[in-house]
Amino acid sequence: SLSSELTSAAQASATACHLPHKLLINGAWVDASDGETFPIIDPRNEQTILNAASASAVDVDKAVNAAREAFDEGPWPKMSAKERGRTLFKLADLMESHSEKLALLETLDNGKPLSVARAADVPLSVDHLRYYAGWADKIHGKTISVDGPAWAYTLHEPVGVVAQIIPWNFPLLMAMWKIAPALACGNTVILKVAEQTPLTALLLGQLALEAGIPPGVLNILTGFGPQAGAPLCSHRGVDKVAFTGSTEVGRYVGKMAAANLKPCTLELGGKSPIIVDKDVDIDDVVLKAHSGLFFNHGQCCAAGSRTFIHADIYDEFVEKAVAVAQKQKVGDPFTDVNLGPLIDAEQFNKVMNYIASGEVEGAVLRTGGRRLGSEGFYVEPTVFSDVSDNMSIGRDEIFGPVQCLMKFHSLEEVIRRANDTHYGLASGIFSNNVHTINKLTRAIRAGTVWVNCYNVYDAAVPFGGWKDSGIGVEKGEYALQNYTKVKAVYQRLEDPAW
Ligand code: TXE
Repeated sequence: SLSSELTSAAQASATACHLPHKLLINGAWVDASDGETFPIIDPRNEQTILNAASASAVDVDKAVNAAREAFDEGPWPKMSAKERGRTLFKLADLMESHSEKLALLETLDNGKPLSVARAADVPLSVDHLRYYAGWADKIHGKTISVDGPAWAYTLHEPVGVVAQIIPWNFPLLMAMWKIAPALACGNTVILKVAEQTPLTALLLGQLALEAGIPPGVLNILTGFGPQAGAPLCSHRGVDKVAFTGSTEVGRYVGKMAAANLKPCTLELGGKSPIIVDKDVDIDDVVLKAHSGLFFNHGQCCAAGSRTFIHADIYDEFVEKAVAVAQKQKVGDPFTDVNLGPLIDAEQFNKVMNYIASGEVEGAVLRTGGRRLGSEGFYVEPTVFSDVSDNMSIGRDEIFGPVQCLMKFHSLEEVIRRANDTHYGLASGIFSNNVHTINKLTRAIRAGTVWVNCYNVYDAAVPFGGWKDSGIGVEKGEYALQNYTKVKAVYQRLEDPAW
């Protein structure tokens, strides 16, 4: 009912007001050293929710020093792995008991439907943390037999002080993708959250203190990229950099890390293909391709933003895709809707410009394309057909609710076209022919292939971009390598016979 929806929005605002609007450094909430703050904007109405602390290089320096001391002096990297795991499980339990608050904050801050924050963002974040808490006491090296009176073994030790920068599209989940493996391996962290969406991270910081994560182990900075993110990436005291965001900024982050010879993982943009064979259940695949693009309003790095449809079913698919898009409810994310507002004015303008360019470049606008309402960043679900590979909407990452439908005739053709992109993040294949599936699965140059499904994420499965979509993988057992260093130990044996 409307009154319960209004209550949710009011509860979200009240919860936000009670958060510390500060930086978490060395276990304490502190103002920015120069006292600077910046407004956090509600994407529903462009009003200020609150003012957050704006970290600068001085604060970055304090946070790195705190993380350094926490790493060098312990106890975090030195405590028993089981105890570290238990602390992280405790944090997961606390997050779970604060699920509703976390969901309300995420919706207020990001504009995603409350139903989605409740069903996806929060439980996936808790699950992710539990997955890595379980790894804490299962990280071990090898024993190696060697020539001579010696034996050798490897130690998998934490890397040290880790700088992590995240975007605004899944604020809590991206925080967890970053901090969970880093902390489980015994590192200390400085997390710089996106300037648009700091709220859930502030609650997370409170819960981390309550869970008993020692001072300096998890430091959280709110603030902007150039003022806070750049000094963090280029700080000499940082041992490893991890970034999720745009390819443009990723290049720059990679250079800063390289200048200090520090390892760096980058999870960047995409223009992921969804390939629809002629033998599929069209109604079912139309729905899956729809959510593959429109989930989170298209603001997903893995959004299926190029839908290639076999010519035999193209017309029917287009008609049905349009009908599905037209059925979606767009509105206040605290109400019963499928889509809320986009994140901010910049993203809104970017998306509207792409829609205009699609029309100018000759794609057919089948539905949507307009702003909804006069305040907030609401955009109608938009579907273009007849999109060709060289149009801007067919090449660039739009990061918005704009579906691009394209026609193909043969497998060889669609393989070439699907791979004709600088990106290589994800892909989807819909087919009932096992040979087609096997061929496409191997031919597509991307870090993830979803077969007859899309946007499935499990903490145990690696995720990473090929080509300009990034370097390295996150999630699963693979991510442990990002946060551990291998130390080789040779040890002399007194009795050569043994
Ligand atoms: O990303 P930025 P923006 C893509 C998407 C979107 C576009 C722009 O296409 O439209 O990027 O979004 C921090 N040094 N993706 O501008 O700027 C910044 O503060 C260090 C894809 O929001 O890359 C934030 O914390 N850090 C993507 C983070 O980088 C810097 C998710 C991401 O911001 C910095 C988001 C600097 N110089 C956007 N400048 C995905 N892969 O999921 C900014 N930052």
